[in-house]
Amino acid sequence: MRLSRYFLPVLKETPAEAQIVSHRLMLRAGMIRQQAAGIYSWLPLGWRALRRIEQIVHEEQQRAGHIPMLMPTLQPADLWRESGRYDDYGQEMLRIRDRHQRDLLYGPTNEEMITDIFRAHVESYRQLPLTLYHIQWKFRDEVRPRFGVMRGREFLMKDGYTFDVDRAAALHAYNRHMVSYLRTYERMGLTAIPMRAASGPIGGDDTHEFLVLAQTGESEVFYDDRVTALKLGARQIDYDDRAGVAAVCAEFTALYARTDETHDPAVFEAQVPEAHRKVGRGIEVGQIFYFGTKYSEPMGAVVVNDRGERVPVHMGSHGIGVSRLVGAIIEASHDDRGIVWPEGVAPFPVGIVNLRQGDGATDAACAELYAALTERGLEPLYDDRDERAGAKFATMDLIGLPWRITVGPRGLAAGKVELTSRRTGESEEMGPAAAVDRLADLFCAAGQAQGRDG
Ligand code: P5A
Repeated sequence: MRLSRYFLPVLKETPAEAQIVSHRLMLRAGMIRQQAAGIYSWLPLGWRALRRIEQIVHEEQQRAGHIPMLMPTLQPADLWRESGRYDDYGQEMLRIRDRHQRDLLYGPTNEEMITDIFRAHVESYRQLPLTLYHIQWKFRDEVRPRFGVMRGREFLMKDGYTFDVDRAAALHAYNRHMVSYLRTYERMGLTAIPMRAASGPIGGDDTHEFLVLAQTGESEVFYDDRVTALKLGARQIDYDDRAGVAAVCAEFTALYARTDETHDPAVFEAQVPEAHRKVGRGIEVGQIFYFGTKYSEPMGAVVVNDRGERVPVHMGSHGIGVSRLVGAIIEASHDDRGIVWPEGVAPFPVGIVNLRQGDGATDAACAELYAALTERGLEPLYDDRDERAGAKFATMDLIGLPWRITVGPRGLAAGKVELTSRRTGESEEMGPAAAVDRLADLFCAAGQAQGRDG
């Protein structure tokens, strides 16, 4: 993408309304624009980051055997009357009436709708286990929408729903989600800690939230700091292996880690040596629930089991805050010059800065680099504007692409360009072809380590 033809409305001033750094940086980097309280347009750069995150979520869900689909944003109120949640959900639910005076709502979540789909099409335990998910916009009329996309009213969620014949199978589905989420967040460069939580309006007793530690997080968290060192890394997971998946969950949930809703000071003190006790704040980037037959019973979602009995199906639901993750990643990865995207989620992997726009040789070298990077699947953002070098560097630093290639007449005279890491600030001079090879190797290696295709 050529910056001269792109739409990147960066702001020079720090917007006064933004209280936390990710919100400020998203506005300054021209990623989002607020249209109403808690409702945002995703401008081109923000949209690319959101799409990268969605892509990782899709890949990891499908790796775990979960099936993508798409349900609508608007739902008939009658489904929610069946589960009893139409009245319970309260003012957070946006209620709408159509021209025929039928009650609709903008879905805050989809347990009822998926249960309706299930009961219409599934009859036998032989069709289980089943996990269906989608990535769709939700609406919750939050009392206090704030912090930009972190607590929006309209926000993008991945929500998955599991159907199993009994509790043991449903708990395996829960564990499978826990592990797939750990991998998902790791690929985004995040450490997200599963913490025992409370279930709220979704219901059930078994629930974990995934929290990214950050000063600006909305949840208070209590944890054994050794939990932050746990990593899945490149280990292979067989998602059908119940014991293996359960062992990974046991490893990641053995140490004390709870939100304020479930925190127990006596247990905290008894279990965690004082030197490891930490109290902090966290951003909730996901939550998983096992709630058994809470929806299947009232809504009549039954299957015939292997003894020929009709039993309500055991269900769970599992959510990832896709749009919130954009803010959470920036909260976890920035410096005083701007965003520092982890490689896995960067809107563009690399930027090209032309130091002498209009100089034939420099323009030609940039064009060649652009073509070579694109050829290797690394679409660059090429700053081909007629601007001072300082302004170009400031824009690149603000939008935080992991790598920058700087091309100028002096370097080119010696056959060199400069490759700079946004994270470390370190630069190295090399030939243009070597720079392309280096980046291709880096991104390919990162992709393979994460189990992504080349
Ligand atoms: C699980 C999937 C559910 O709704 N039903 C379907 C269950 N869970 S949840 O915890 O309430 O939401 C899942 C994740 O969505 C994000 N989230 C939000 N993101 C931005 N703005 C909001 N107002 C908002 N509310 C929830 C969180 O990351 C949450 O973990």
